[in-house]
Amino acid sequence: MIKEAVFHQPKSHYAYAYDKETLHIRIRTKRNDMDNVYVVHGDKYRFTPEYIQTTKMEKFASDSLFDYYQAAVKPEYRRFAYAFRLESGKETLYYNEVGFQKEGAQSRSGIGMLESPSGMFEFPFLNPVDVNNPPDWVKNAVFYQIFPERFANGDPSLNPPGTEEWTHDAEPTRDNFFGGDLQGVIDNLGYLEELGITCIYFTPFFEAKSNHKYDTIDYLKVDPQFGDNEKAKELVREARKRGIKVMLDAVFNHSGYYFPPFQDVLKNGRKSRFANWFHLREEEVVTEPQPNYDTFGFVASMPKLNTENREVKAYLLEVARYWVEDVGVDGWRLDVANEVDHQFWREFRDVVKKANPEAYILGEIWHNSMAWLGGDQFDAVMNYPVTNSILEFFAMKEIDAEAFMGRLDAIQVAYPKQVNESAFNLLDSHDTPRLLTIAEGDKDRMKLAATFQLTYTGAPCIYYGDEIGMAGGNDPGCRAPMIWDEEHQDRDLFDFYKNLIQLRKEHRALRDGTFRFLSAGKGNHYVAYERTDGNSRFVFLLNGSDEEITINLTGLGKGTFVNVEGNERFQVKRSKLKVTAGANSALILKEQ
Ligand code: ARE
Repeated sequence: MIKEAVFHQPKSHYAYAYDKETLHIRIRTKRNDMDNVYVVHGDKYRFTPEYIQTTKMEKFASDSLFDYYQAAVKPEYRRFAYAFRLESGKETLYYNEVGFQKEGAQSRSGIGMLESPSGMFEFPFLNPVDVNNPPDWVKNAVFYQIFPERFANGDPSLNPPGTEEWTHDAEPTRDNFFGGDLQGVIDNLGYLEELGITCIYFTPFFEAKSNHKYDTIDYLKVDPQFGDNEKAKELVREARKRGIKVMLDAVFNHSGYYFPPFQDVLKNGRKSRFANWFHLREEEVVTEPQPNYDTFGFVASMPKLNTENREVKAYLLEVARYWVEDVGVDGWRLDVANEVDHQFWREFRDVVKKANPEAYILGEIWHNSMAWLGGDQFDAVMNYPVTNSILEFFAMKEIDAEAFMGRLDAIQVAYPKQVNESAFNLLDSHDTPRLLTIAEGDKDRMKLAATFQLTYTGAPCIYYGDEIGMAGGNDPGCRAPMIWDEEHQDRDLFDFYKNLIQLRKEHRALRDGTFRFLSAGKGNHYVAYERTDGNSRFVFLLNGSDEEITINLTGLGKGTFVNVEGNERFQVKRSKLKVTAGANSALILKEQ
């Protein structure tokens, strides 16, 4: 047994409450080292041998170095004292807070390890209020991201001066305008409904100067180029009629240059009554050659807000409440979430969940985000580590199947299960090149990436226009006006997205069923995986290589499967399921 590889951390993503009565306990071991792993547990106030239980742990994730085991337990009195029993070859060891112990080992006072709670790991009490409990609708949702200036122009009377013509080959630049607005979104809700979308994520639509609106002037007002607050209410109402929710972008890390308090600070420096709304460094405030106040990045027109200031906090929390309670939006995506203080987000959560306990709080963080996901701040985060893994495997072909599995499994381990189930899985956005462009224009690769995204754990998000084949490089290239001219749309791609979304919506197994890799070999450019929820079971073979492949899958028990795109039958014979997928294509099987 390789003891050095064994790792566990109490009260973390290795030991957390999944719901009001269930704890998930995890442990890491060296890959392929253990024959059996158990968690041995009892109540610390009744820790006597007759009450001690042993629960077998399942291997639920692996990367190139480690295996990860997990068990779900429901402690009767919500208290939990535990150790692990590790079996490797002839060796059996217990592992608790003190370290490794042999079976039957006794302390100097003659007390056996499993006769006293002392030295055990502990989950002291499962208090429901502490459980991270993301809204249930999220794992059933299919998101669609809209950049409001570029989706559709429904009311030309609102066009800003210099609005350019909306053509299929229009060039987005850093500062041009095309006249997209909220009416345009309302007019096209039928399109989104047909595609199967259930929640729109809007990048900001509050009053601001730029075309992207991340430089807010008034957080309580729809930008006049997009409409007004009544139009936003109408949009929320109309969307709801079609079963579509709405999530907005909360840009609370910084304001815009023309935000009135910042204008006052520019004029009056430290003497301004708003001086403490920002992070000023000198008496006078200058924007050039370098801003002498904190900013987003080094962008002078985005002064960082002092979210510790009581007035700032009160203002932003009212903004958070207003849009959820008075306008009826269903969630907030938090811009630059990791640069705002944790205390602010805790209060933000209280306000938002009070306004609507079902509201989704989604942090924009590109890295490991466990520090925000303990239940007191965000429900989930934009899942860029998953994004990058899918892109590197399917779209860019830079990593092999083993590395792909390792990276995805590492994310499953990095967060509590409910966070992964509610994660926001995007493949591109207004901040990245478009999926088709990342796939070098290869629609087969794009489809494999999207197939994986739409059949993986977590809520998928489609960036507007991807579904009809729009391409585009980094910001601003990825922000072209939506192509509405059907002649320039790829309608086959639209149908492909529509069918996959429908499949996901029809089968719970594809939303919150278990996920398991069946094949992810070193050097391979194909993967196979299973999703099941007890009612239905699917097997996927996604082949990103340039040759047809045939493999025998094992570990599926018994069963007969049918190709979802045809009637071909596949049967498990002598514990093997023989499957074939053409070059750069997918085989999707459903159990009969
Ligand atoms: C504009 C130009 C850019 C130019 C930039 C700097 O368009 O071409 O490079 O100015 O002068 C918004 C607009 C952008 C605009 C920007 C500044 O949408 O068009 O850029 O404001 O005016 C990090 C942050 C993350 C952030 C990304 C962009 O952590 O929060 O950078 N994303 C949000 C929004 C953006 C928005 C802002 C923040 C600002 O989604 O759209 O930009 O409100 C690594 C790092 C990440 C990093 C990521 C991307 O993985 O680890 O931390 O994210 O790369 O750079």
